[in-house]
Amino acid sequence: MGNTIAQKIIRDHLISGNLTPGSEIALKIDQTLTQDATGTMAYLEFETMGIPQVKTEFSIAYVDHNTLQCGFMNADDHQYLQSVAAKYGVRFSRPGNGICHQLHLERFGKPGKTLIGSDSHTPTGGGLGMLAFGAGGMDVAVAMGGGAYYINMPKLYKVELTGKLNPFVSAKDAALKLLQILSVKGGVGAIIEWGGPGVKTLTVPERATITNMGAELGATTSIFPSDEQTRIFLAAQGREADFIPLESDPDAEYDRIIPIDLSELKPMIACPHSPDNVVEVASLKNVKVDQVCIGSCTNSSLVDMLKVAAILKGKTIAPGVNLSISPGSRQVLSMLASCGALNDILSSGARLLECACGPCIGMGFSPNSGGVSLRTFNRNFLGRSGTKDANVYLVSPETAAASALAGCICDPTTLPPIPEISLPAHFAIDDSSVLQPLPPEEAAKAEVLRGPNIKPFPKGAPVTDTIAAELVLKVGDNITTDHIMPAGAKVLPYRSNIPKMSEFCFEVCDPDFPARAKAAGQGIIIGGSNYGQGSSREHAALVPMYLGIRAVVTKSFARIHVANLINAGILPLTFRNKADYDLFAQGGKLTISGILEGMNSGTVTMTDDAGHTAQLNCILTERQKAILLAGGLLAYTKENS
Ligand code: MIC
Ligand code: SF4
Repeated sequence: MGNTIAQKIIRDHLISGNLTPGSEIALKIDQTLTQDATGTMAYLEFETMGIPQVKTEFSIAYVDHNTLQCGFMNADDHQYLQSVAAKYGVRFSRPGNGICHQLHLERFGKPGKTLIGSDSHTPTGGGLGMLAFGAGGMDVAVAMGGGAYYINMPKLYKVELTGKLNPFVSAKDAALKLLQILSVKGGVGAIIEWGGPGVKTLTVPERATITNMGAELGATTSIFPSDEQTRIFLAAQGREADFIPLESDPDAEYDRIIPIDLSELKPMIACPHSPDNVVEVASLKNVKVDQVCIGSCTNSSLVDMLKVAAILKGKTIAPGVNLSISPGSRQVLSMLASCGALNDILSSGARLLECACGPCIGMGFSPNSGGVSLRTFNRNFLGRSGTKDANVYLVSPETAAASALAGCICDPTTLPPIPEISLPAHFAIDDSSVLQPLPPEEAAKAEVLRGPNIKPFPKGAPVTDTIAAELVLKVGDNITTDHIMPAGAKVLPYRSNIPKMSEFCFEVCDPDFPARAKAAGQGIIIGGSNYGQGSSREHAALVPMYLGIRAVVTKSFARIHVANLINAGILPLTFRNKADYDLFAQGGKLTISGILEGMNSGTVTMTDDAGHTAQLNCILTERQKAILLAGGLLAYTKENS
C-alpha cells in the first residue's frame, strides 16, 4: 500500500512510534513559530530549560496579536520577545510586519518540512505542503530545545476536489462547505488531505485559506500536495530553491473520502455563533449589516485584497456600514499601494487597519451593540469580537465586499463581472522587518528585557491518588478556549501575567467563577463534548491550574487543549457513559479516587456527596502519565534532562 502525503512526511520525521491510528508518535520538528499572545509564555518556558540556542532549523517569533499599545503591557511583551529571540537564535518579526501565518507562508514555509506553532492556525502552512501543527507554548518550547513533538497518529481523510471555482466563489466557500459537512468536531483525530483533479486549479494562498480553517474542524492538521502551483508561488517569492514535489501515492488509502465539486459550490456563510453553522449566502434575505471586516490569517493575501479592490472600485460603501481592511503583511500592503488598488479600497470609504490580527481577536473594531458583523475570518464564537451581543458571520472576501456595498448580506455572484485576478509573477520582497538573532558569542552576554508586565508562570502540582474537590463549574458542549480564557483588547495585554488574567477566566459563561474557584482552593470542572475547541492558548489550562483546578471531566476534549491540560498538570478524564454527565450538579463535593491505579487500568471512579457514582476514562500514554505525576511538562522536562 502506498503512502499519503502526511504519511510520507511523518515517516521522514518519525523518532518513535508507528503509524497505527491512535498510537502515540514522536516527530522531529524542523521549524517553530510563535506569536506574541502565546509567545511570551513559550519563551519563559524555554528559558527555564537552560539551553543556550534553539536547536531547530528555523525558529521565528512574530508579533501580530497584541499590537494595540494602550499602556506599557504590550510594549513590554514586544521588548521581551525581541530580546529573548535575539539571545536564543530566533528570528523576530517586528510588530506591523504582518500576521504570522500569512508571513510564514510568504517567506519561510517549505514543502515536506514539519512546523509547530503556538497558534491553532499554524496548519495554514499545509497550503505549501508542510506538515504544520498548532500546539501549546510548552510543546513549542520543548521543540525549540530539540525535543520531539508528540501526537496520537491521526486517521487520514481525503477531500477529493473536482471542477473549478466559478467567478465570485472562492476557497473560503470550500472551507465553509467542509465545515457544513463535517461540523466543528468532524475533523477531530484526523489529518485532512486535499487532493483530486480540482487541486491544481487552486493557488497556494487559496490552499492556505482552506488549511487554515481546518483548525475549525478540530483536525490535527490539513495539507495539500506540493506541485506546480507550489513551485510557481515559491518562485514568485524568490524561493524556488525551497520547492520539492510531494504528492500521495496512487494506491494510498484513506479512512474517509469526501467529494467536493468546486464547480457546484455557491458562496457560503457561517451564521452566529459557530463556524459550522453554515448555509448558502443566497438563503439569507434582507439581513442588514453594520460592519464588515476583511483580513485575518484566513483571507488577507494579495489576491484576496485585489479582488476586494476590484469589487469596490469606483463605488461607495452603504452609509450604515463600517468597513475595515487589514492586509495580511507589509508585502501585501505595499503591493496594494503600488498598483493603486489600495486607493480603490480607501476611496470606497473603508478604514485601513494595521497588518495584524486586529478585530479577529477583538483587538479593536468591535461591533456596535447587537450589531451584525460580516468577517472574512475563521471564528465567530460568542463574545470574541469584543461585543457580547453582536452577531458575527463568516464569509469570503467577495461576499464581504458585495455586502459592504449593498448594506445587507449579499450574494456576490449577483455582481457584474470583474477582471480576472491572478498571482503576480514576482512578489515585492523586503525582509527588513525580520530581525536576525545575535551571533552566539554575543548572545551569551546579551540581556533579556523584562518589564513589569512579565510575570513568572505558575507551577503545577503532581497528580495525587485522590482528588476531593468542589464541582466549581459545570458547562455544556463545544466550550471554546474563548469561553475559558477570553481574548480581546482588555484581557490580551495580560497574557504574560497569569494572576491578573485569572480575573477573566470563564467571564463569558460565569463572571463569578474566578472568585468561587479561588475560595474553594481546589476545584473540578465538568464539560460536555469537544471541550476546549478553538485556540491553542495554553492560558486556558495555566489559568485554571492557577485557580486550583485539579481535574476536568468531559464527554470529549479538543486535541490541543487536552495536551495543554496535561502539560499544566491537570488530569483530563471523560465519562465512560456520556449520560452520567447529567448526574452531577455544580457546587457538589466530588471525589475522584484510585487515580494512580486508574492511570494504568484506564478507569477511575467519581462520586459526589449526593450519592452519585460515575466511571471515568483515564486514557493516557506512558509519557503523559509521567508528565502528570511530575506536575506538568516543565517539571517533567527538567527531571528528564
Ligand atoms: C485565535 O485565533 O484564537 C488565536 C488568538 O490566534 C489563538 C492563539 C491565542 O490565543 O493567542 C489560536 O488560534 O491559537
Ligand atoms: Fe490572528 Fe485571527 Fe488568525 Fe488567530 S485566527 S492568528 S487572531 S488572524
